[in-house]
Formats: sequence, C-alpha cells, structure tokens
Amino acid sequence: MSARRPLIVVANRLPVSQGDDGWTASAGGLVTALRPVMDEVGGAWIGWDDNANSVPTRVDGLGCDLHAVKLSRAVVRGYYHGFANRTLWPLFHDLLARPVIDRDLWDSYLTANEAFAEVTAKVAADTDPAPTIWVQDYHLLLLPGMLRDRLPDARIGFFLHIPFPPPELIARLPWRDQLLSGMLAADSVGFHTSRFRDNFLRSVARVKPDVQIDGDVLTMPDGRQVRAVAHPISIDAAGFAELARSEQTEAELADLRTQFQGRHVFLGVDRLDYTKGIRHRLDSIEQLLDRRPDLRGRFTFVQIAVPSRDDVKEYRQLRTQVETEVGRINGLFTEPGQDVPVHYLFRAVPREALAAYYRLADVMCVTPLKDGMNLVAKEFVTVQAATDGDGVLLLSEFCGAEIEFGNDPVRCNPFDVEGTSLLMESALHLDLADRRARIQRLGAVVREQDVYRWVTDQLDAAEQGPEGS
Ligand code: ADQ
Repeated sequence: MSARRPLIVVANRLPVSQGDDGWTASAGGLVTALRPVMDEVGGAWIGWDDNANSVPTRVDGLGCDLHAVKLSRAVVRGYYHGFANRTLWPLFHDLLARPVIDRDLWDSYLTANEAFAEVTAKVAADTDPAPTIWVQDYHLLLLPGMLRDRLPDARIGFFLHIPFPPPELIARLPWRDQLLSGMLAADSVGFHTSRFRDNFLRSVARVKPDVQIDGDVLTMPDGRQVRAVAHPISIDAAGFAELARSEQTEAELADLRTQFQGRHVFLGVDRLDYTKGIRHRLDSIEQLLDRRPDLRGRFTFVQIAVPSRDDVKEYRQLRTQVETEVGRINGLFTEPGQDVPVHYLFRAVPREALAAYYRLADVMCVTPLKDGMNLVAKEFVTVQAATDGDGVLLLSEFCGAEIEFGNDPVRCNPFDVEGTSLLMESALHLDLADRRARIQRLGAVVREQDVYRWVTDQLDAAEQGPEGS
C-alpha cells in the first residue's frame, strides 16, 4: 500500500455499538478492512450517533477517533426513515416499492447532510496532513458537494453500496440535478459494478449536459475532473475461512447436523427487506414441495431474517406477509409428528452460528430481486471452500455478485417463481465432484478480490482522482 494521507470515513452510522460491557467496535467487513489502514495513517470516523448520549471518542480495537453527528428525531424521521429509505432505496432498487416524493423529506435530507458537512469540515480542517475524506452510501449523496463548497481543495472519495439505477428512474426525482451534483463534487465516485457505473454516466449525460464525459472521466464546466470507478466490495475472506474452521463453529455444526439429520437443507440469510426476494423464494419452495411430495419430511428450508427498518411501513408489512406465508407453507406440508419444512428465525445470529449454517446448507438461496452486491453469497462460498464443502449456491441474476461469479453458481431469475423452483430441484442432483470444484473456484474469486483489496482500490482512486485513470 502506498503512503497514505490520514483518512476520514463518513457514514450514516458510527462503527460501534453499546452492549452490557459498554461500547465495542462493530464486527462488519468495512471496519475490519479499515483497521490496518487506520492503524497506519490514523484518522476519524464520522456518523450519526443514533440518539445515544455518550458515544466515546475512542474504542478499543479501532484506530480512529469517533465524531458523532447529532440529529433531531424529526430530522432522522425525514432523512433516514423517509428520504433515504422510502425515496432513494426503492427508486435505486428498480421501484420494487413505490418511492415517496415529498418535499418535507427532502428538506430533512438537506438538513442532515448539512449537519454531516459541518462536523466533517471541522474535523478535516483540524487534521494534519490534509486527509482523504471517504463518504459512504445513499444517505449522503449531497455531502461531497457540501464539503467541496467548504473545502475546495479537499480529496474526496464517494462509494455507493446500492445499485445505481438507469437514467429513466433517476429522472423521476425532482432533485436529480442536486443529487448528481452532490456526487460529482467528489474526486472519485465508486460503484460495485460497471453496470451501475454506466447507469451513473448515462444519468449524468441526460441530466447535466454541460458535463463532458470521456470514458470514465467526467469534466465539469469549471474544468475539475471526476473519475467514476467500479470496485466490487467483498469480505474478509481469510477471517471467514478461519471462522469456518473454528472450534465453536464445529460445535454449532454438530448440533445442527443432529437436528437436521436426514434432510436436504436449503438456507436463506438476509436482512428482512423486500429487495431480497424472500417472498418469491418462499413461493418457489412451496411449488417444490407441492411438485415433489416425496421430499416432504426430507427437506428443510431455514430462513434467517435479521430485523430491519421496522420504523418504515413497507418493512412492517413485509414481516407480516413473510410470517403469513411461512405459516401457510408449514400448514400445507407438515406431516403429523414430524418437523416443519420451513424454519424461520427472525433475529440476527452470532457469527459462529452463521458460519455453521453456511457449512450445513446443501443449497444456499441468494435470490434478491435487486442487490448492489450481496455479501451473504461471498460468505457462503468462502466458508464452504475453506471446509472442502459441496454446497450449491443458487444465485440471482440481479445482484452485483453474479458478475464476478460467472457460471459457477446455479443462476436464477427469482421473478420466475416456477423456473427457480425447478432450479432448486435440479440443484439437488448436481454431481458431487462438480459441486466441490465449483465451490473451490468461487472461494478463489473471493480470496483474490477481498475487502482489503476493495479498500485499497477505493482509497487509491480517491487519492489519485482522475489522474489515476
Ligand atoms: P445489505 O443489504 O445489508 O448491504 P448484504 O451485502 O447481504 O446486504 O450484507 C448483509 C450482512 O448482514 C452480511 O454480512 C450477513 O452476514 C449479515 N446478516 C444478514 N442476515 C443476518 C442474520 N440473520 N444474522 C446475522 N447476520 C446477518 C448493502 C447492500 C448490499 C451490499 C452491502 C455492502 O444492499 O448489496 O453488498 O451493502 O456494500
């Protein structure tokens, strides 16, 4: 890694949580990947404090200072639950829910981005030597622009963790011009895939004709240049491989194997979000059990759904719909005296348990209707490859991960419920040696392009700007 400037990460949330033992660093991939960088160059993380009173400025194991952004409850409602999650999220995920267009929500989004800009500009001005500021995700699309106004010479990188939609969809937003201007104030704008990057370039061409586009370099009317890059996010592959083989994972797996003995185990692991295709997946499972009565009693589908965004109406409705559907399928296909076919866990599970489920699964169902990347797919193949597994990855064509993974997963169109159900059935009959070989190749893809590589690519792009092209 080249010598770096200090790093300021700006994200909606701080990478810490408060538990019984006080504040601890979160275990997410981004935090893990940034640790070595932060230890080397120092820096800060700026995020909303989630209305906690006393976020510490340092936490053990995180080599950066924490700076909390304070937002009133009303602004959080409008900015986070509202504009970010009810306007941008559905619009950027191909209108899987109807985006709310509401000027009050937009005003809150402006206010929140301003609050982030105030704190970030102050921390950046106090950082010597001059830092790289790395802004994360759709909550903060305006922030690069607000920072550029305050700090014209700042080095700013931006990364979008969700898809970037085609121009026809961006055009529906009354604030499309301001949002694109906000992003274009960064030196580099990053996406998971070249498809999302190309959607961005085409959107700029449509909405901002005075911006010149040459390949992946955009030149603003004042001559400033921006580079649009595609860098797929990933996981800490070595860390997951170690977790897969840990004693605790082995112990969890032994319990699960006893419990699910004699059954084909299909698995789903998702935040409970309508983009993840859980309802379509359940419909495919229902068709499979309907078509193949011989599988009843020899088949289990485990859906682990982590609660998400329950302040938003669409998410509360989804929970009810999923729970109704699980109940209906179990009502239809449970044999008296036997276990139910669908096990539904509405909770986050600890890492070791998650790894044990990944090892247990015969077929991992990653079938989002739209997803920026999907890290669950990468976690599954890494755990399986590290333990010489023969599990099958059933992967949607509509997530970023499918581009890197090529034809080694069983690829599905989750909107085609019957087709997906038939693919589920065929996954049970794939040749064992073929399954092993596929998992090994998929594991190698993730090892090669892990989250450390993603961080390096992103920071290089932010530091070099358009000169790096
Ligand atoms: P998410 O939509 O949250 O992320 P994803 O990439 O799948 O989706 O990451 C989910 C993470 O949560 C995984 O690390 C997974 O292990 C964990 N998780 C999910 N369910 C869990 C459960 N029940 N218990 C414990 N852990 C659970 C957004 C975008 C994605 C993009 C990421 C990163 O929507 O497309 O891949 O950001 O950029």
